[in-house]
Amino acid sequence: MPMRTATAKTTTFDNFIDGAWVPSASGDTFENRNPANTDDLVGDFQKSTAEDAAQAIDAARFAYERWRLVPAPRRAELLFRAAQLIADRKESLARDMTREMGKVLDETRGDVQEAIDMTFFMAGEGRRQYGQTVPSELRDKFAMSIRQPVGVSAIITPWNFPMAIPSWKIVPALVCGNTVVFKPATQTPLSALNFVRILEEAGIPRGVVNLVTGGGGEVGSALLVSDTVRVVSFTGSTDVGRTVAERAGPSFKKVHLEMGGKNVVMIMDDADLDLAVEGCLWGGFGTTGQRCTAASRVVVHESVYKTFLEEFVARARALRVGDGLDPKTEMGPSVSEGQLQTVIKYVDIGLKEGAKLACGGHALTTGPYARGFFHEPTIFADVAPSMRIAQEEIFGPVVSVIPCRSFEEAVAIGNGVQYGLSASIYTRDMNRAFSAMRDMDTGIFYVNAPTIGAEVHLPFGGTKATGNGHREAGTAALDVFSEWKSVYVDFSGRLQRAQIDTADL
Ligand code: UN1
Repeated sequence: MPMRTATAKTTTFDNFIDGAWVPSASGDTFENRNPANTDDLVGDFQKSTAEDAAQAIDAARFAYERWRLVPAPRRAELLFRAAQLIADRKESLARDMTREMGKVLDETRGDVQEAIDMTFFMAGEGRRQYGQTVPSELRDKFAMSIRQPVGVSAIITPWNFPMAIPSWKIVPALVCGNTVVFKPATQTPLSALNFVRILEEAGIPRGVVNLVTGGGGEVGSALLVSDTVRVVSFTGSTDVGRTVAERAGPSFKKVHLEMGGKNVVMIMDDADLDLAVEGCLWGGFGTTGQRCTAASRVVVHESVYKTFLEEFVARARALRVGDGLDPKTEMGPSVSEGQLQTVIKYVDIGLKEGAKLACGGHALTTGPYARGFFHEPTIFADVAPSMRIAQEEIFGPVVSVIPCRSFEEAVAIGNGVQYGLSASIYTRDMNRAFSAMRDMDTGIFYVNAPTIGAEVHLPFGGTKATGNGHREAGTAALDVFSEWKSVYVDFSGRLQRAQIDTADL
């Protein structure tokens, strides 16, 4: 059992190592509180140490020797079962998630659905994982490439998609035959634990998936420097991602990084403005702006700028902010005090930079908001592309609206940031849509839709400071969690020298 009742009021949750639910060697725990109401203690979780991480790595190393030899379609059967269990429990998983990280129920249901989709999709890869067979240049010789698992995989995940993102990493790792040590964000350990509990119930053998909760400094570092860990898949900020790459580099791990974004919606003079407003509300304030894919910049053609801004501001003002568990709520709290302080800091920066505060701009601290980390939906208008609020990832409900004079200028502004995750254009002109599709330096692009809404069966990731050349989701995820092996079988019975001998005609 993953939980123990410590007192009448609190529940303590354990790590999962080598098939057993165990406390940390530290004897310490940390609290997980509801960001909409900090009086609500979700539970106490293990504040793990490098020693706990080492035990989990050992368990994963041992389990790998068996798991890698289980035929992939058999591995996949367990994953299909897990997908169905997640689907059966969707509602309670979503409620746990809203309670621990704040986003509204509709969105946590979507998060769980994304985990269901990914798990079904990747389980299907158990019967594919296609390689290549190609003709050899020599007679009586067979040539092919096959995927091989890599080994122990460290999975380090953020709090904004507490079940979807772990599934994007853990399920492809497993279907390829790797074993896993999973360190979730400290803000969302319950959703991580719920996911692992389902994998356990689905029959994943002992040691194949291990969960170690705790901080990046202790647990994360131990995973990064271990020689046994062969893959690291990390989603989080660009700053932390850089540290991950540096620390994992000396042991030549495969490192997959999914980092920051400063995504842009470009609204042209021929756009359907009502549609664009809907898209910007959803893209900018969905998940309280706490998505890597959030539409935090909106570049608008000057001829429709005023009309768009008025409508966008009116609709943002009307958004109902509150507890995500209340079905009437449209935007929940920030995940933590620290995140709320970041939002407040950036509002101040925007004001000092001379951007025009069009709505919002304040933390909500009274009445129903008194015990949570709430902030008004905030729009800055007349923002210059070079301002910090238009350059830096805020990860909160703050959108910068930037005027432009032409399509070309919109593309230049859109590309003028260090990140390259997602971009979108609203236009009825097919030529512009295709030009932007080609010219935006991002990993994801949308036409007449906001910057959020990726589906699991296409690659997810970005260019420049967003990523390091890998992708998750889609079959691209298999490339992170497998190594190619090229295999040559010579059945000629004699030495044949490639590049030197020539096959007779
Ligand atoms: C993230 O923001 O980290 O496209 C992931 C989307 C979601 C996934 C977002 N399907 O916004």
